Amino acid sequence: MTIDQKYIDKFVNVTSKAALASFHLVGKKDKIAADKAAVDSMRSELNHLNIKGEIVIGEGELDEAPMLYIGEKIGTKNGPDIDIAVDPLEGTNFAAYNLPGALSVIAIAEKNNLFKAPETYMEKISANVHEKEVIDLDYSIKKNIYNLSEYLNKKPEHLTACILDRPRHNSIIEELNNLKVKIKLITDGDVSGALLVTDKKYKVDIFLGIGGGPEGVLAATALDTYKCAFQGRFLFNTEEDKNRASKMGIKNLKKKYELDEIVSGDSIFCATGITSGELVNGIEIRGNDFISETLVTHKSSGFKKIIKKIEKI
Ligand code: VTB
Repeated sequence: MTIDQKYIDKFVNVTSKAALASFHLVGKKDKIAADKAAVDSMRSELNHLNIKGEIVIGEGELDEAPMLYIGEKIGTKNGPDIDIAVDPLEGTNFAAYNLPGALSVIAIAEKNNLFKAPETYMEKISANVHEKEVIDLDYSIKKNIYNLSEYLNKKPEHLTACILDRPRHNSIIEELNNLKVKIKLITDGDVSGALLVTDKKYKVDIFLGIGGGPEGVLAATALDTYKCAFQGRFLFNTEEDKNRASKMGIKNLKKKYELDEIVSGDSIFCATGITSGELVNGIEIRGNDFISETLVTHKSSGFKKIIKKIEKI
């Protein structure tokens, strides 16, 4: 089974409308309002679609998120059964402070093919390699870098690693410095961080470190179509995290997930720019029109492109 190409446009419409809604609140130092605008718009657009959708990654669980909560059924129910992962506003700080890189993101797959992930941290690794055992979460940083260096035929000092700038990454950063690897530190937005390995033009060879689990699943969906390597391991630090994970059916809390265990079968991924960033430009208003750019991937057709749209506001 595949997801019909006609859905590409429909989901581009969902993220571009959410991006526009959030764009109106860019630079207002109000993360919550910018997020809410994107969530409300995304939910209302999804509910117009002829799909039998279920949110598998959303704004949280029912008790904490009234909208787009994990398990929420969405769409008109006349249409295919699909799993939906959303991050209506990825990079809330970017939007609140009008900084580059705020995105509105969605990923869809056929029912039971997208990981139902709780809101916890995830240890991640990705690179543009098409063989197994080049990079692995269980290898040391040194082994990953040496393997990648051999695979890409580039000296470690000519490799660039992208990682979130967080104190929890101090030892990885120190190790990368010892290996003379160039580092690209990002302040937020690790969906786009992980996707920087997909094309040489971004000059990132490996993405690693701990970020949001939901963001990991979203990035994995696009990386799948780009045929890049990705692994993720959820981190359940508190008892509450562990209980939530068990309730969601996760048995082995220390499991390392391969990409095909996170997303399988056909998928569509859409990320529309709210503010301009490395992947896509942000929303631009021209008279009564708005221009949006969306990075789209569709697994079964191998489609991976930036779609630019001009629409009436
Ligand atoms: C990342 C990043 C997000 O959270 O997942 C990060 O992609 C991880 O959490 O944009 P901490 O900020 O707690 O390190 C965000 O920065 C915000 O959701």
